[in-house]
Amino acid sequence: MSTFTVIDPSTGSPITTLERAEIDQVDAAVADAVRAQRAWASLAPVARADALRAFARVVEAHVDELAALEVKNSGHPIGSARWEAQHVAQVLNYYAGAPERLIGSQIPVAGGLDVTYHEPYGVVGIIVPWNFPMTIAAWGFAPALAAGNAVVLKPAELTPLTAIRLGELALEAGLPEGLFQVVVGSGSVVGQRFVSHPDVHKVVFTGSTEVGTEVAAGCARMLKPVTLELGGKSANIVFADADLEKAAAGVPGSVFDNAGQDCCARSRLLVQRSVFDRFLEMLEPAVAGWKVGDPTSENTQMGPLISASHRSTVQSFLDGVDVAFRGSAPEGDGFWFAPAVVLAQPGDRIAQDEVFGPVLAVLPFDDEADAIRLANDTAYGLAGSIWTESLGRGIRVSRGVRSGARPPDPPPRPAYDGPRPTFGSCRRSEPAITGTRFSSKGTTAP
Ligand code: TAP
Repeated sequence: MSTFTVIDPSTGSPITTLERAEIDQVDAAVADAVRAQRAWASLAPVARADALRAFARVVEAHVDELAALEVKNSGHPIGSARWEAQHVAQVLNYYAGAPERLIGSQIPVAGGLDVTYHEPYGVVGIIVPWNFPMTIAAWGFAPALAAGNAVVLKPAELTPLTAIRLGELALEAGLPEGLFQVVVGSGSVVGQRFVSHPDVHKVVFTGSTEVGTEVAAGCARMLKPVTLELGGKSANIVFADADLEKAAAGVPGSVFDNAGQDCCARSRLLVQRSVFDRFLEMLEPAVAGWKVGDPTSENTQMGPLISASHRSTVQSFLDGVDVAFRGSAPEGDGFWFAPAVVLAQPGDRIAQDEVFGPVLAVLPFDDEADAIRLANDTAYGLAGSIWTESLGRGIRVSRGVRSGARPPDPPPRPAYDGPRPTFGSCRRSEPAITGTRFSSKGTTAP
């Protein structure tokens, strides 16, 4: 069995060394999950609901511990990490309402009875990326468990620690052995085994479009259902009639939150040409004031990037581009990267590809039609924001932009205030609508 070292990205120091599961361990976990699932699915719905509420209470009691662990492993600022841990409890409480509400349909037929039930798939394999290890895990395991499935969950190797702890807390809360297991290992082994294992009946994948495409192809070969949540290159669209001060204050949070390592990061900024220069003048102090530093400090808004190798990838996006201005970042150990604002042209790599770092590509537009054309000018369609004081324009543009969550007059972090965001994305970001529908359909057979 091989091992790997988990690193603290704010210092570059090792935290711990873990063993990688191989195929045999995955198969053993799936066998345990199959056994646990049968008993779980046969419980009264109210008993499953109670068990999930108990899990939520235990998570709530460990919010500070989970948050501290995420700060160490992922470099998330403590305020964000605390919110993420609390959110796991919220998601569990929300889906605790689902077991008693999985209501099928009665289909009118002549002279007979035609009804549908929501049956669990059995074992659901959940593959999680490193950027939001707790929340993305919870959006997968909470609805899956609520629907009567067992879960085997693979965290990213870079950030496995909070998932491992959540697996322990599930047992502490009284969830049966084998029902929710965290299997640590590489994507090419553990993740691929979820895809190929005949007793894993559904895969939930969140990660890059590239790997998601491979996972989807593997699931297609197995005729196995899969839910995909993939990459993004979302746009902030600022019209001349917007409250420009409010927009300039809001833009840094919408792209630099979690150091830009956010699928919904609004990493393109489209600004109407008549206010382009003025808006950049207003944005510069907001970017300079974005607080990058020690993630254990309550005032910090942005921590480090996740790894040295990811920092090199992000840095490569600045080669040969026109950097308008940058924020600041600490010197020294840790994978620090100062936020960057880049003047871009529509076809540039920086305007097309997902950076997944604190880099903002800015482009001017002329009118509504031009804004919609530019916003749609990438392969992705995950999220977006529209800044305007005109309700009609907000609605028209939001209908024209081919992406998921795209609120007019947005808060800095749209989409996450509810128990589980409805991304409703399209194109190379997410081929099918998920979000709240995930609760009733995503992890039960139709
Ligand atoms: P990926 O490199 O795609 O990895 C995601 C997960 O897949 C990791 O657990 C990884 O394992 C595993 N994996 C890697 N190769 C695999 C394979 N061949 N078969 C099965 N699983 C495999 O993404 P990432 O770098 O962790 O995350 C960043 C990406 O996720 C960005 O593109 C971001 O936009 C996207 N993302 C999307 C969303 C939504 S909701 N749309 C949310 C968050 C992130 P190991 O890395 O441990 O080997």
